[in-house]
Amino acid sequence: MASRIVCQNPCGVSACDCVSVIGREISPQPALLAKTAETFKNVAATNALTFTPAALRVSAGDIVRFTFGSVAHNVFFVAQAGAPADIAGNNANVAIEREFAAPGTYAYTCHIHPQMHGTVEVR
Ligand SMILES: [Cu+2]
Repeated sequence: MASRIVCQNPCGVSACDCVSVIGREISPQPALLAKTAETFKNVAATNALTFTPAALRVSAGDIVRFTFGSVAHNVFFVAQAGAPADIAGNNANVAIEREFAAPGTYAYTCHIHPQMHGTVEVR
């Protein structure tokens, strides 16, 4: 049975589709099911072609949920030790999680919209 995880951290951006995304039934990867909802931090890939927040600070071991609205985006991390797997392809109306296990600053961009940049700082 898929678990429904409610967003604990609304981004407050009017253009963000977070509400519609979190209303969907999602199926987290098994390894992520052990994490409680409170451990999720959120980055919205918005229809306004931004990552919000553009700079996110988390703790080592935190899960970051990337939420995608009706405009498709992807997330490609600058190659470095500790960077999580890219979120390739065209992602719309979906939420995808990545775990950040190692301290560092991880920059990423959307290859569909190269002007979209963000960083996750892991402490
Ligand atoms: Cu994009």
